[in-house]
Amino acid sequence: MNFKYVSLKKENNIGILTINRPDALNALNSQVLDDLDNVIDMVIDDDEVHILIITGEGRAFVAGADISEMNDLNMLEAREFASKGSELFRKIELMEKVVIAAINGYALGGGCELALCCDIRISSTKAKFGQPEVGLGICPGFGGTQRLSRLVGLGRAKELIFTADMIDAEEAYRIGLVNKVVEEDQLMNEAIKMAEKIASKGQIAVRFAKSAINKSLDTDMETGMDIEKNLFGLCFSTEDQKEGMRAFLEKRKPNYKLK
Ligand code: CO8
Repeated sequence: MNFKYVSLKKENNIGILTINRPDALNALNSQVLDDLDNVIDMVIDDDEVHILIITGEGRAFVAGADISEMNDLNMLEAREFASKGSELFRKIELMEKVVIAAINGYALGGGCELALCCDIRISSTKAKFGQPEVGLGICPGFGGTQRLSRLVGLGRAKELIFTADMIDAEEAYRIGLVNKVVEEDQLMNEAIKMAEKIASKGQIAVRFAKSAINKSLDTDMETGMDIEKNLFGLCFSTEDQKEGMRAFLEKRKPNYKLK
């Protein structure tokens, strides 16, 4: 299937989704959000894709929601636009498969929020991060007020959001906004290397772990520990658990089947 602003490449159980609207620095208009939503649904249903990498074409990851589209929105339309992006980003955050953001350039506003809903962020030295919304007279609307503070702490999130400052990749790494910073020409290699490493593990176990970690933010400790215990138990009903442990004992590499 062809989409105007998003492409998907698949190799060795890894999907590479590229946002492709470079003339507007990959700004998220309704069409980009719809294309992204459709491709994410395809990835969710595609048994061949175990890990997804999201990146941007050109010199931006995503430079935010499309300001020219938002310019004339009324209150209700703005809320609807915020819901559209928020629901999509929540879908990405909660999908079973691990999602890695390979941040090639500007990740601003909705672009930073897209990176935040991914599980892991790898950044090029060229990337720049920020939540510039208050400079436009709006507050973040695609989850930035919720996810940024969970990732980097309340104080740093408030500073970034209230000042609308743009920070470079080194600073983003220092405050824990990204997991890793690599040279521009190494970005996709590094993202693929990490995706391959994760893809080589038992995917049911990885997915259970993702689900348990995500739930830890929404529950108290006791409930979270119960969720973990239940998922841990459930692992022992899978062939992958038997294969993983048998392979260790037989001193060979496991051959996981996602069963
Ligand atoms: N929306 C629309 N077009 C954009 C955007 C954007 N967010 N960012 C860049 N573009 C366009 C420019 O208008 C320009 O188009 P054209 O060539 O037709 O004039 C093209 O991309 C290239 O941009 P620049 O010429 O500005 O490139 P520079 O290298 O000079 O600057 C910057 C790069 C610093 C990234 C600059 O483009 C910029 O500041 N962009 C806007 C960044 C921004 O403020 N993003 C936040 C937007 S708000 C948001 O994301 C809220 C999310 C929640 C929404 C909730 C719904 C209501």
